[in-house]
Amino acid sequence: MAYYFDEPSRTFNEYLLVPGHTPASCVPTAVSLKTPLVKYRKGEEECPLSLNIPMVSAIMTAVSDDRMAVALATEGGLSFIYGNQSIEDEAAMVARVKDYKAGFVTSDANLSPDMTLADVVALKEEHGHSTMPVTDDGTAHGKLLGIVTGRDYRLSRMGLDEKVADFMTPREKLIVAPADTTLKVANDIIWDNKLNSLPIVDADDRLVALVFRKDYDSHKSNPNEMLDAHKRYMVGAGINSRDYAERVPALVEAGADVVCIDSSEGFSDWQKITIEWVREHYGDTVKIGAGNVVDADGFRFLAEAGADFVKIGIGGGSICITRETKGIGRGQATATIEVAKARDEYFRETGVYIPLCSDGGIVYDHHISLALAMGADFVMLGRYFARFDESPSNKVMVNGTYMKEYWGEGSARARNWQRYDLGGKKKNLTFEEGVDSYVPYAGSLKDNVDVTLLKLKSTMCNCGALTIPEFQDKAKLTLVSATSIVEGGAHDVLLKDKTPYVSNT
Ligand code: RVP
Repeated sequence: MAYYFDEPSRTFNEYLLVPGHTPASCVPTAVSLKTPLVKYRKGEEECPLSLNIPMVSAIMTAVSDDRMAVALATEGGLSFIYGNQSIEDEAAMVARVKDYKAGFVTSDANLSPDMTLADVVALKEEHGHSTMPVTDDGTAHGKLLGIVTGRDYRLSRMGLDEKVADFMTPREKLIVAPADTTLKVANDIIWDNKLNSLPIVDADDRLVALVFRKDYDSHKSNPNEMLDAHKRYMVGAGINSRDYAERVPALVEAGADVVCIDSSEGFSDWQKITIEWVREHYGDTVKIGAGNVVDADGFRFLAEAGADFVKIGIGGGSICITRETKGIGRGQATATIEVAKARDEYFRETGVYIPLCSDGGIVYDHHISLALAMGADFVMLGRYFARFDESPSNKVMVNGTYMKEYWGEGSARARNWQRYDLGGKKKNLTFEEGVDSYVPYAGSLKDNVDVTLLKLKSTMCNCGALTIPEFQDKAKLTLVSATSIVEGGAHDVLLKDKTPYVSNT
């Protein structure tokens, strides 16, 4: 006979936190959001890899590329670069994050000398930058021949067919700096010479990067940055249970700090085999997350297989229709609570603490607080990050409002068959488990993450907690009735402004 769970499966929206005593010392500025990313012997050793904020970006084509990874690592979180691309392309993205020097920008709007003013105008419209290097082959790393800025042309006086070579500021008039220049020195050159940007070139006069005056200032104000031992940004990468024997070595070689098996359902021999392969070839030096699971049995299986962290969640993603198409899944709150209990039991038995990631279904900022209170150590977000400037998808105008495109890995658009793979010869997606959609454009990652974290810290203080482990220990949670959910919003008043003041919708 089938097994029946006693309780219905519930979502975050059905829970609230009940405040605890707040000591005078418990203020948001004193809260630490540091949280473990990989397993360790709690109480005996330090976690070898921690996040400075409990947020990671989803392993999705529409969310996590190298630009997102740099932006999120700057704030203290981590991106998992999407695996739904060739091994070479994914490794190249990882390498770009590791090579990224804050303030040293690889130019994405470049010209060749035979291009025209019309091309300059088009590029400016596409990228929004007014500084465009001119290189012999029109690429970001070609031989530097000059630069075009807004000061080099006047649209009212010049023909659109004028050649770039005829109006650019030529190389001999440019001040440049060599590749080993530090950001501090680059910034001094910029200020001493009243420049807006400084091209960095290698020994063959090939363009390496541009340094802009404004970036140096912003770099100084990121105390949470996720940096490795060599002061490079940290980055994760998605893998699958098919081509891991080729993909993992390429990602490790490129510098990935952690990998994660990306699968809609992780309670399978395929994940065990993948983890075993990594252990056999790399021991404990390569950290590997696994999932997704939604109950104690699934957790135990992956824990015993050797996962460094376990991801929770099936069917709760905003773009996910797995529950509709296959009838499998579980409410994200119930899944998190049960898996956290199983993790704590495993810890009591073995002394090994396996961090949990609640993945999908975070709609409001307070859902992050709930997930952590329920025992997750960090959360994975797709929709949340897809809304920002830094996500790889297009920003489009829909009915007078700016939107960003956001699509599921199981949608016809992504066709990420490995994520839904159940073995066998077939290598395609037979039916969809995700949709293609728009999400409201929300500006820069930093501005939004700042507000989200402020809300989280404030909630933690309401519960008398200065750290995430303390929060998990002290949190008191209550289920809410349907009627009290109505009470939770503004009610029985006539709103003057109908725009909701929640930032995260
Ligand atoms: P959300 O943050 O609610 O947008 O959910 C993101 C999560 O949804 C991902 O991390 C992944 O686990 C899941 N996902 C991604 N694609 C699909 C799909 O097409 N069904 N689901």
